[in-house]
Amino acid sequence: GPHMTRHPLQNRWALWYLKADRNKEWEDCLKMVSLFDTVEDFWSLYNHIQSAGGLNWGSDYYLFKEGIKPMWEDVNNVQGGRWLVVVDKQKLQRRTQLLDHYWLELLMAIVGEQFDEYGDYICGAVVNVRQKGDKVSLWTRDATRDDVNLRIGQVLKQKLSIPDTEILRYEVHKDSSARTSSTVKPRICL
Ligand code: MGP
Repeated sequence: GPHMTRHPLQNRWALWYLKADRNKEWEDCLKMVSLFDTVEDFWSLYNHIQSAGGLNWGSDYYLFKEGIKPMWEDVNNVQGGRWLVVVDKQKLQRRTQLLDHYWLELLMAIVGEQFDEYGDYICGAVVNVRQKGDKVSLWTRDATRDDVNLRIGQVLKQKLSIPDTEILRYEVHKDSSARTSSTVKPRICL
């Protein structure tokens, strides 16, 4: 019957979880949790797992298209970069609520293909749960396409309801992986 209809997504997505462990290499802390390609399976996964705001410090979630490993070295990411949303805990006490809001809105935007004709440039989304300030980011494939990344950043800002007064940075993965200081000079800002 109609209650059994499943609504296909345009892409199949993999959810990954990183559990911090100082005794292991970074990559060995990363585990794939689940793959899905329907709206219904997205929601059953989302409702079943720990919310981002409830994760332990040092944990990450990654939602990436099937076949793209959520790391700089993957061929799909090696020329790419990320839009970075820093959740400033000094400004907002209700950290978990805001983090969960950003993460869910970002998940819905990517699986729902909300980035107009630029969906193919999207690789995936990341949430880093950190005591020093949580981070949500959107990874794109080609860090040289400022036009594409600016449009993607505009949609991101709108979907997450980030005010224009808050400036987002686009960082090139090659700069992040090669960096020696704690901050990366952004390629573009929005
Ligand atoms: P992080 O988890 O992205 O940010 O990177 P965090 O913990 O807030 O730290 P900060 O340095 O950005 O302030 C932490 C560390 O994890 C990096 O310095 C790398 O050692 C490792 N790491 C993170 N990523 C995304 C990658 C990756 O894609 N590839 C590899 N090889 N290591 C990574």
